[in-house]
Amino acid sequence: MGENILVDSHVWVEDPETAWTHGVVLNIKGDEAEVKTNDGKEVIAKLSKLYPKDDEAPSEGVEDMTRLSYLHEPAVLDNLATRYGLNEIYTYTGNILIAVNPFQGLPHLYDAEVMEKYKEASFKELSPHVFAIGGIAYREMINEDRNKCILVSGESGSGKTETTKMLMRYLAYFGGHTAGEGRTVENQVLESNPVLEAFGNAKTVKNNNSSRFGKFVEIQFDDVGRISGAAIRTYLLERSRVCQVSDPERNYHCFYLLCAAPPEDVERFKLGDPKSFRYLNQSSCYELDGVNDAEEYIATRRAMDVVGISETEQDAIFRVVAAILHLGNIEFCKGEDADSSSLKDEQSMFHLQMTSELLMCDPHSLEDALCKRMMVTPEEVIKRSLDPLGAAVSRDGLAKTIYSRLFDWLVNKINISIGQDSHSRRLIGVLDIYGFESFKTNSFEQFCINYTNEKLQQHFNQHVFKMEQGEYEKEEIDWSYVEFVDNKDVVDLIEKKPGGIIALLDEACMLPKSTPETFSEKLYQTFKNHKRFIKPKLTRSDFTLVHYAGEVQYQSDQFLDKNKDYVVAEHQDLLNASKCSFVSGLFPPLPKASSKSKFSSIGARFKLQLQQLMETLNLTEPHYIRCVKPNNLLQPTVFDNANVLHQLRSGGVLEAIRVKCAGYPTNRTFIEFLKRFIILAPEILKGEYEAGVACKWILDKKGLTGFQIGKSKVFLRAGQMAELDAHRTKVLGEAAKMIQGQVRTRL
Ligand code: AOV
Ligand code: MG
Repeated sequence: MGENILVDSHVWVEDPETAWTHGVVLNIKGDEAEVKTNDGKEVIAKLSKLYPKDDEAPSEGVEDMTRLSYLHEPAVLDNLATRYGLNEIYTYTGNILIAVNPFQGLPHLYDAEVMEKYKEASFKELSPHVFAIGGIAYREMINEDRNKCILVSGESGSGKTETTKMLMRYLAYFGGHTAGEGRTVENQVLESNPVLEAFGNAKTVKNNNSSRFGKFVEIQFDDVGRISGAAIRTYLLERSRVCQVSDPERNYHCFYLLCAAPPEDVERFKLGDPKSFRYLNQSSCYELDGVNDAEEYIATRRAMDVVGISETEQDAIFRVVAAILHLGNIEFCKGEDADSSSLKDEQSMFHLQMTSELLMCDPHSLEDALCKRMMVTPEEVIKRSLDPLGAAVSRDGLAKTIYSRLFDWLVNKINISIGQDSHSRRLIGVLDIYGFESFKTNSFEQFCINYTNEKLQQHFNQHVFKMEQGEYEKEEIDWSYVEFVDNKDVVDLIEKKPGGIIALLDEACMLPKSTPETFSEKLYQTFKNHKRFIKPKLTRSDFTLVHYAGEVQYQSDQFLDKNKDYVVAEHQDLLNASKCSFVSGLFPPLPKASSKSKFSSIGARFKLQLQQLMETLNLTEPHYIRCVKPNNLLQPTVFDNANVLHQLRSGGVLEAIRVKCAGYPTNRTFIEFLKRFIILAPEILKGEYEAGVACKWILDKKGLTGFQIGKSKVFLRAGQMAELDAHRTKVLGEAAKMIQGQVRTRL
């Protein structure tokens, strides 16, 4: 940069507060320029740090960033900010849709009229929109018989879940059955969202409705393009939240909904003020702005009706939810024998009684399951008592296990009830995961969440960059490689087998003497020289990973426990014996052989799940939506430049633009190209030309330069397709007029 900058040039200059500001060059001395900024300041800046500003840029911004005349960071940022100010939250970057979270309802953007308009229109004919992405995925699936996936990414609170819901609503509208009332497949698919959100979403400091699980919804279509089935796959629900909530976050929504249920339900489940439950009162936040939990309870029940969860099942579900709250209030004190424990007081006895009633299990067995452990030795079975601390850990473990089984039950039930179309050959997958997270303290959950985001980022990189470059190589055309940030090294650091973090964690879990310190020590030694791994100062068990989206410091003290994937046998036996068939169904008897099966870990299972997801994605053609969070205040109209810039940089959006524009954003096979544009040079038909030569002929004739002719495809520079299309429209228009004229003279 800098070489074309003169006195009076309009330029962008770095600004400590707003990242970039613009101004006019007053003076140039050597390699420095004096710039008068638009807010009246005069600053000195290195010429090489200045970027030209397009004076003629449309004041309302451009809909596709690849059309910007100057393609650099400040221009991209300014374009998004300008559009955001006009409530234009969607912008294309080639085929990638960027969605900036409006943090306010914009109902006019999504009403039936808009849906209809987008249904009729071809891609890019109308303003950028999430519906346009849904539309092109659907149409290409039908017309080209290709499976599709739509990948929605972005950091926590950027709008992935909302975007995914819009997409699903639009696909249901496209592929719905016209008699679409009640329990149609598409309604079931849509109503699965509020049900899963009630049980799998919670308020975090990043997002009031943060998804604490990942979700891949595969929507299946029949031969005439109507939705015929769906499969929902979910990924690793955050379990620790059930018993551990940090201020000012909340536990899962369902707990608060149930406490706000109509009086007869609250009475039945012996609930009441959420402040009276330990699993909720660790945080001072109980209510969400703009959300009425009582109404949400009713809405969730109604959604459960639609997805096929019976009244009886619903009662059982909420009974289990209530039981978990009561379970959390059972406290322990020292028992009569050394190192044993018993119920602390009357209150604890009451809650034990309530828990066992709700779960329909024997109260004494419940107490035993919480306070005692069976030790199997070759000679005998010994019952060992747990100390109060051990009993509390046992209680929390039980709560987490019940809750995650409940969640899995819901997902499974919804899948059965919607039904799979096993004959379907066409599908669109929609991915909505938990976004990148970095909190004050980050544990195993954040590690898994950020690992997921790395995998998705890698897929994005591969798709956008490697595919593009591969294409050019295949066609043997000139291509100066654009550097991009590859995150393969982080992904390997985490998942490589042997030697990656997950593998080392599993090893540590299998060694009886491991502690968080020995595990971390092993990491420090193994990754001493890894540039994505840092050992933070002043700690003996933390480690920092340099993720694509920034550094995150993890506290490893609970990694070992959280990675172990087992259910305490006493808990299993207790609930398997429940008189409630729903509860016992959550804990089916274990197959005999597996009781001594080899170690299973959450991390390794999660890795496998992600691998399978990637394999599925690789069989489909992806469309990308990148969600951007404009500020950390979760407020409308605030566009925090520095914040957005960080997301664009780390998310690879800027590189994607650079690659697109440095290269050839549009390509067509010779045949496709000729079909479309031969009309511009009909004389070709008279001669015998090779297809590539014929294409070149047309482009030369229209005075275009800079394009490339590959072995089977024409590669066009940004804007050239539009130019050719304009010529074509003109020729077609003239032809139509001529024909009309002839018809008229004949009549
Ligand atoms: P996320 O899915 O990306 O975060 P959400 O989709 O839950 O983020 O969005 C967060 C909040 O932003 C929503 O609850 C809405 O209030 C608002 N919002 C997002 N998109 C829109 C939109 N298009 N129109 C209006 N409001 C919107 V996380 O699940 O935390 O990673 O794990
Ligand atoms: Mg979400």
